[in-house]
Amino acid sequence: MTFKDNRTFIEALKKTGDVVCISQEVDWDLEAGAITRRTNELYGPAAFCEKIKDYPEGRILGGPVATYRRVAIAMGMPPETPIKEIYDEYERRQDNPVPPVVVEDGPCKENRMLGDEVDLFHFPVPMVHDGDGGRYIATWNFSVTRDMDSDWVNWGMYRYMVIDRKNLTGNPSPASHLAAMFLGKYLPQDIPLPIALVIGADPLCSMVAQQGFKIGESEVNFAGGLHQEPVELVKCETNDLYVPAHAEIVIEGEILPDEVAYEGPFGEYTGYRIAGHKKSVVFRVNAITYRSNPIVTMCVHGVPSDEGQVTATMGTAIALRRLLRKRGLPVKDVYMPPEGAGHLAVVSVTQGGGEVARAVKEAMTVRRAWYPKIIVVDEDVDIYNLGEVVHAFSVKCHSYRGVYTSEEPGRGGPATPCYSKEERAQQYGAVAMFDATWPQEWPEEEIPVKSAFNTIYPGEVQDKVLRKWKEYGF
Ligand SMILES: Cc1cc2nc3c(=O)[nH]c(=O)nc-3n(C[C@H](O)[C@H](O)[C@H](O)COP(=O)(O)O)c2cc1C
Ligand SMILES: [Mn+2]
Repeated sequence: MTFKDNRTFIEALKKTGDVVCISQEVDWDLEAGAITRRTNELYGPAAFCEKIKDYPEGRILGGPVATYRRVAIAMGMPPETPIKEIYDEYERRQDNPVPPVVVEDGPCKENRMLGDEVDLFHFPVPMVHDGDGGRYIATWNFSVTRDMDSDWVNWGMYRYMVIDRKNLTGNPSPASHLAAMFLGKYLPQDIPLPIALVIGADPLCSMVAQQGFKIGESEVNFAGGLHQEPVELVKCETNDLYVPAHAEIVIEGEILPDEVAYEGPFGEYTGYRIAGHKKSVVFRVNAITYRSNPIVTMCVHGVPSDEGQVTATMGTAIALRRLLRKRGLPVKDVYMPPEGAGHLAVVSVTQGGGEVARAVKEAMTVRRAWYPKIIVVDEDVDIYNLGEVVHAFSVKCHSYRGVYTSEEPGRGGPATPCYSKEERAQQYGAVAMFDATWPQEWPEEEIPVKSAFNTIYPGEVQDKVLRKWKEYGF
């Protein structure tokens, strides 16, 4: 069973100890962010702040899916499900998208603010990190926009900061689908882009909104696939967009073609804040609808973990696995550990050697290189076990012959901390591949023998030890 909203999701998290409900007053100014940051770093439960300073109404849910346990629960799976099984199930469901249904009414319409009544400060907007450019109402959120010339509707997760009661500014990257719609079509024609910003939709809807699909593909169908039933959508008050009926807050407005604002800085998904704010878009708010005592969902990006690192790496790794297999490469599996903050991919192959490892690197650099570090390992390594990956990397990757690097102009991440300011501005990119597989040309008898329980003991000894394990006293 999956969840239509965050309220039922929180109830499920309570049952397994995956949320802490904080009844003491918490300050929207840094305290809620700091609590969430700390529990994220401890891989601890979500932080549900039920009473916010200065706000008789409104709550904050910090870190809704910042652990794989909570991703599993959101998917309707047991919390201890191994990551590989979550990946596989996620992929299976995405292969079976389900279109949404339109409903007449929904909880997100319980309260309305129109025109002059609009006040973004009515909600407990958190100051997420010290040093951020302002208060961010939208972190774990998504916006709904429609292409000017087609039926394509895009859901995308882009952060938004409050400028004043009626205006927001955000940070859709030039490569985002929102930018494709706005910069590509609305701006050149000087037409405002209608937009609905959804805060506190159910966890699976939010997860698909931060995953990279192709232009023209609608995230809502993939969300239906993850739910294995249609997402219920309801029409906005002031435009023709449709939003999840069970969302907590829906902010309707327009991205203006003739105004700019300064956005950021913000503590980024890489675990670092990059200095300075930059010119960005203005989102003028025309209406807000919301549930009574609404819950603002908050992602506190930073040093792993956060929900972006957990769920974005999952979507990307699944897509990569598919791409590599399609190329006919002997790829067993791909894992992107959240600890790599999207910059590290681990690939296991059924047949190693420099040639295969280089072909893997090649195939992974044809698209935008969001995985500047690649470790290729033999299939005996459990890639979901970071200890095993570090071991193979450390002892099997030749520090000179096993390292392949290349510069990849135009493919870099604008927030990658190791790039200089100039390199980030130019989207400079570089890739390093670490081949931790045995060279193909080594004769079998020269390959070092792995000293592990399941490789060096005869089967009958292993069986005996496993059988008597508890008896021994372990
Ligand atoms: C919490 C969070 C905040 C994000 N903020 C931004 C952002 O401000 N700008 C951006 O371009 N991408 C941001 N992303 C990444 C996008 O959600 C991701 O690239 C997604 O694919 C965008 O949707 P699109 O492919 O439809 O453009 C964020 C991701 C997360 C998890
Ligand atoms: Mn998209």
